[in-house]
Amino acid sequence: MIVVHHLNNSRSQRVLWLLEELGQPYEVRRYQRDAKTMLAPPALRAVHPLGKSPVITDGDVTLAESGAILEYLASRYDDGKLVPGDGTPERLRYVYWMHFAEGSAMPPLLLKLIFDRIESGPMPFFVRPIARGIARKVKDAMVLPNLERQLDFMESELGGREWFAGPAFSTADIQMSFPLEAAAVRGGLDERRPKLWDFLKKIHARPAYRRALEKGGKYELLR
Ligand SMILES: N[C@@H](CCC(=O)N[C@@H](CS)C(=O)NCC(=O)O)C(=O)O
Repeated sequence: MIVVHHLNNSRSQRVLWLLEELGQPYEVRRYQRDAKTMLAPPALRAVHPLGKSPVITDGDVTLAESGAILEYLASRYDDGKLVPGDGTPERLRYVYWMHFAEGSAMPPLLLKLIFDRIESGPMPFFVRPIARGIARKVKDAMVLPNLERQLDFMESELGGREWFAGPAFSTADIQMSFPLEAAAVRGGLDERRPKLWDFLKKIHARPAYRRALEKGGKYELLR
């Protein structure tokens, strides 16, 4: 039986969603973020040394890293529905977006989360202006321009096709959901980018997505 080690409000929601799309049975083992630090509890380190979510176990296999997990599950349990055929342009785009999600899209969103917290969080009054000034500078010079450029790029890519890899929904759309959902709560993604906004609406309407939400519990991304 596949076990998904699921941290609340996290990337492991994507794993539940893929398993629902595949109609594959699985068990959810829940972990709660620390209310103050938002970090995962130490219990997750007993499953995988990095103690991050998602992690799955499937028989002898223990696997972390959401992209690797989605690839593993799709290659083992998909009957060709959710991964484009080998050697096709769709497959190449699929590979690209599978990597883009964590390799390129998430870093500026994570940096924004961190620097926003530095800007607005409590700290001793004598360091506050300096820390806030640095946070503002990094965001303006690096984080926000990158985010904008990436959102424009993703918007234009969805201009010419229905899903990220091509005309058919694929596992790459599941992988891309997390950065786009994070961008919607913290990165300036709104209706001014109608293709990306439509993408979010379409995925949220999928029955498998909704079933995964019921299994995973409350899903509110950090802002
Ligand atoms: N690139 C990794 C990132 C894993 C990751 O950072 N997971 C977050 C949840 S979204 C986590 O476990 N955070 C809690 C912590 O760092 O303690 C993946 O895609 O699986």
